[in-house]
Amino acid sequence: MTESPILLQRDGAIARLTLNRPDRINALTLAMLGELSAALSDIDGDETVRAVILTGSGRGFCAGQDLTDHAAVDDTRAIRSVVERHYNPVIRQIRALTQPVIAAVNGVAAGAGCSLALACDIVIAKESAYFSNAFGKIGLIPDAGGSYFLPRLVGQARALGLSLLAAPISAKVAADWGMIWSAPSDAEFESVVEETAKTLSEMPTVALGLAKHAINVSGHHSLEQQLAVEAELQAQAAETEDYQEGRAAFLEKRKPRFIGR
Ligand code: T3D
Repeated sequence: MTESPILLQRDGAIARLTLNRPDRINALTLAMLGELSAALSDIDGDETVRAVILTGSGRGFCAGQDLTDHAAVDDTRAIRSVVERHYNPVIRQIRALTQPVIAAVNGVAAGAGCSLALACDIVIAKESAYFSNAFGKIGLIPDAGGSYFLPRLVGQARALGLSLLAAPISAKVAADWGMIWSAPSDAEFESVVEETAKTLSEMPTVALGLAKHAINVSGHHSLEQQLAVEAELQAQAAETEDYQEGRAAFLEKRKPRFIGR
């Protein structure tokens, strides 16, 4: 029996999603995107899941679109529909997921694989990993949100350099540029990912989801619009049991015990 190209494992309140085609550096087929989307739907709103890790199996994170997946590439006129029906929904799902998502970039992230990592809330890349906006090398443009995330993360000059030159950058440079959260050494990578996921999974999950939403919408808002968003979302956060617990713990000078609602 062939192993599923998307693995979903649960460890307590942490869900780990693994892109699982290591012999193809986890290049994405349409079937795989469908499975990833279904797994994200399972996780979304599940109160027992309070942090998500997205990673790759083997030596890479993801090599982007599988360039041999005939379902995707035989008819180039179909690419619009591939992007709209298969890539865009997954990117929207990750951005809207009520739980925080860590991209654990265990090796190269290329093309849509790079965009997929940048769609996540916290990107931790192994020091030896690298990012390649490889689209330009094959005559395509950054998709799966790449042209949206890159200028917001690194500024227009670097976004254009990365996109037009398709030059790979190391995890260390990506961290220095503010494109990702951190680039721990290869030896420490797995424990940093685990610790970060554990920390997130013990935090006030609803507030984290609302904070993520506030920051994601801020990019296309005026200050006035954003102040209104904050007022609305703060009111929602204040209705949670975790807010009561957070305040009580502060006043009682003890560590809070958040329950995620
Ligand atoms: O629908 C649409 O098409 C629109 C959507 C487009 C979105 C995109 O993502 S476009 C960009 C697609 N991705 C790329 O162009 C990257 C292609 N891959 C590479 O440039 C390199 O493989 C890497 C830089 C990622 C890694 O290089 P390296 O030297 O570490 O590994 P390798 O030897 O190139 O790859 C190992 C195997 O994986 C190899 O197969 P083999 O020779 O052992 O049988 C290679 O062909 C395969 N592989 C790697 N990337 C892909 C792939 N097979 C299919 N599709 C791939 N994208």
